[in-house]
Amino acid sequence: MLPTYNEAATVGHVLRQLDEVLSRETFRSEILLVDDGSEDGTVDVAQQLTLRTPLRIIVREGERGLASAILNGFNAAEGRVVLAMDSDGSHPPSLAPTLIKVVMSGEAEMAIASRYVEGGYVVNWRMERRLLSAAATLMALPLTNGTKVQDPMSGFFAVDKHILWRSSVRPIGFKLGFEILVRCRPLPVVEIPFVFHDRLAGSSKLSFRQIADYVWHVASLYRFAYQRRLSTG
Ligand SMILES: Nc1nc2c(ncn2[C@@H]2O[C@H](COP(=O)(O)OP(=O)(O)OP(=O)(O)O)[C@@H](O)[C@H]2O)c(=O)[nH]1
Ligand SMILES: [Mg+2]
Repeated sequence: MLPTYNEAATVGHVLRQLDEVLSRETFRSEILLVDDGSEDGTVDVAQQLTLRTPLRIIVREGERGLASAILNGFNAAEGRVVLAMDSDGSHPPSLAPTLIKVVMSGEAEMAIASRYVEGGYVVNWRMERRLLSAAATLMALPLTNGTKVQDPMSGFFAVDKHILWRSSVRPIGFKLGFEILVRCRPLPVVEIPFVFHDRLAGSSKLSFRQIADYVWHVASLYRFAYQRRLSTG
């Protein structure tokens, strides 16, 4: 599934590439786009494409938020294995089938495209963006220690939908993958390195509001982990 908010400049390119790689695979797939009322024609761009993979577009009215949009897409998906990736060109569609197949085969309950395992890295990010990502990851790592994941902030991941029923997933802000790691404790988790490029075009939706939401999200997950530890002794 692809979350979109004002990504008319990139969504066509990303959808065409994703369609191309998915249509070469033998597993059945569909692409779900969850849009939160984009005003720049994102949905029109998507609707005008002719793709081989079935495309479903969900337009949410009166609701916004990246994590909740992804969860919405996951819940609407028909398949057992679901994948999230950004629609701004930062996540290479060519890696999507690999992530899906790792989960489909049962090798892992969650597969994460990682910038921070050997072979993965980020190109063309400004220094502030790198520092922000490093700080967010450091805050998260104690909570995801059990899984040994190096990039819990990644927005490019596949999961087996069954694991979402292990705990109530409460989407706050941007980071649904992190929420799933802490609350649902997928095991094992496989990380696959990839090269993250800054968005191809358009503007970032990461704002001060998202940073504040993230701090709130981390705090609520620390509280959750603490209570879980108390209740399991
Ligand atoms: N449906 C939906 N999608 C969103 C929302 N906010 C962001 N997105 C999408 O989520 C993806 C990630 O958002 P970005 O703005 O690229 O965030 P980022 O990658 O942390 O920031 P950049 O590095 O600046 O690109 C993009 O595909 C956005 O269009 C939202 O509120 N609703
Ligand atoms: Mg982005």
